[in-house]
Amino acid sequence: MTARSRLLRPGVVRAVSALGILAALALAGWAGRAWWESRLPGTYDVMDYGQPDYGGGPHVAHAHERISVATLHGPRGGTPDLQKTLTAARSEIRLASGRRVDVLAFDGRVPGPELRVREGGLVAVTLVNRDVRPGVSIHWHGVDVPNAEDGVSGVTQNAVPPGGRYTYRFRARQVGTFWYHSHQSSAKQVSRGLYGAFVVVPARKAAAALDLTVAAHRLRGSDVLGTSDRLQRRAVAPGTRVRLRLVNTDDSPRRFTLAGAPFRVVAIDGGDLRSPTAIAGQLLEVPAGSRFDVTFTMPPTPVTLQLVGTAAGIAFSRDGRIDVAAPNTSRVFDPAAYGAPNAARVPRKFDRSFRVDIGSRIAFRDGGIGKQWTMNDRVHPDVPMLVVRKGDWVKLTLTSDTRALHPMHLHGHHMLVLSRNGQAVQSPWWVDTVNLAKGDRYEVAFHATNPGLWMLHCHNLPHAADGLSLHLVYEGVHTPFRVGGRANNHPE
Ligand SMILES: [Cu+2]
Repeated sequence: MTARSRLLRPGVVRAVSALGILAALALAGWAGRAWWESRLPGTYDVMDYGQPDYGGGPHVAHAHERISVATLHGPRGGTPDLQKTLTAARSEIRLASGRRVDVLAFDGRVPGPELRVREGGLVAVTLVNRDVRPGVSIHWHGVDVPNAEDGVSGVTQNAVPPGGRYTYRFRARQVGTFWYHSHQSSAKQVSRGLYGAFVVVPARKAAAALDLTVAAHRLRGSDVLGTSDRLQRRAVAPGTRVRLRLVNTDDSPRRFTLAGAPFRVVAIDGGDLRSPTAIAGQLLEVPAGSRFDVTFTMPPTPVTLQLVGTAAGIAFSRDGRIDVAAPNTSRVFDPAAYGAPNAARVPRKFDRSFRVDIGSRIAFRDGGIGKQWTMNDRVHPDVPMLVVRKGDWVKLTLTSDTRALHPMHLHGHHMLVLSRNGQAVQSPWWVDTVNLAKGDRYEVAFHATNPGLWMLHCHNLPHAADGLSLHLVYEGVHTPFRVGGRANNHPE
């Protein structure tokens, strides 16, 4: 007998075992209860779960609300300047390499048709769903539309079922590069092709002679620019003013190089940058969901845009035959110290200040256990709900403590980047997506002028599907729509 077992008399052993069993039962009881309580009903109102956070401002009514999001729609009358029907359907397309891929597409194309409208123009787009289950919607990414036009199924509308249709009407007030995509089962539907570009051109200013939208995507395993997974060649006369609208419709950041001419980054997320200077040999890293607009004047020699790490690119040259090698650089363009400071007038004092800390931990969610994303240590859908009043100036601090990148996208508003990791930025710039890496801390400001119930979610869409999503709600607003249910609404 060892010394240890001699100490454990039978009585002690029994007592210890009994305690162990009790502890195990208690743990099982706790886990069972946590599991049971984490299960979500088949249908629910996202606002019933949100934990109201008033950001240090006055508490405002959010129970027994009077304003339905359905009433916050765009102009119903008036002749549209852009009228378009987009038909969503299962489809097959052929990439430049010849590879055929099964997709979900608007009008049988990926990206869907580019929609272009003049600033101030009235947009009327009718979505027709031919056969995409379980329904489709259209969200106008980066466009601060009235809430009912925001296209989030289960929040601002019901998903449009196969055979159904829905019309979006709004005025295009912001100039810039935006995109549209389904906000129903987004993680699956966007990745499979339900997206397209939406461009608003200035009412008066002349456009560049060559104005090209370039959407980067990984389509069923192929890296594409538009529909091309190869280097495309274009003939462009020297002296031509070129504007490239780089759109990242993917779940992770995409890097571009532009070789052969100095270029300027003239806009990010649709917001013009002030006094952009000419640069060269820098990587342009476009966060998921974001857009960078770059301009250059075509020289007599070739200019090549390349999607880094892929065969996709565009070679511009006088005869449309030659290209130039990508610069060997690891320097990433940083908007924080580029151009002149933005003239945006942001008050020194904010009406509300919110903080959202992104983390992860093992927890139950909807009857499953695993590593869950957390926001202020809470697991979806019991996450903070940011409550504001129309007219508030809001400061939002976003931090992340996880290894994954989180491009946090706010619907219906643009945010001015004030500081990054404790340093005030030299040239604050407007974004609709803040890309958070581990350890990052961003302070952004926005003006709450667009009443409604808005999502703030990770645009790495599988992360949103796994619960990295919360809401911003205005005083008195409620939604008649429900997640799940007969309409099969699945916003993420
Ligand atoms: Cu994320």
